[in-house]
Amino acid sequence: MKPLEPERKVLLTCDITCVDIDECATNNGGCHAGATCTNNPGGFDCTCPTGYEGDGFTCTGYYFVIIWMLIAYFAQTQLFLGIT
Ligand SMILES: [Ca+2]
Repeated sequence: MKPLEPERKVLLTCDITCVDIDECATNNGGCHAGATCTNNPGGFDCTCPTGYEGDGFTCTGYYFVIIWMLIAYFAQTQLFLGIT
């Protein structure tokens, strides 16, 4: 049986009453800290917060990385030109 994927439609057939588990109720569903966990029937979704990218379980703040790359670049340029 394939694992459930976000946005994948599934048809559930049960011999007993099916009760959806709210995965988000425990440990934010295992999503990344700060990510939004959305419960849905048969699964759940993790969404990275604004300014971050990833699959929801791992989120990287690309704004943060870009800013530090720019700072490193200008710091290196100033050292190269002899500007302190
Ligand atoms: Ca669920």
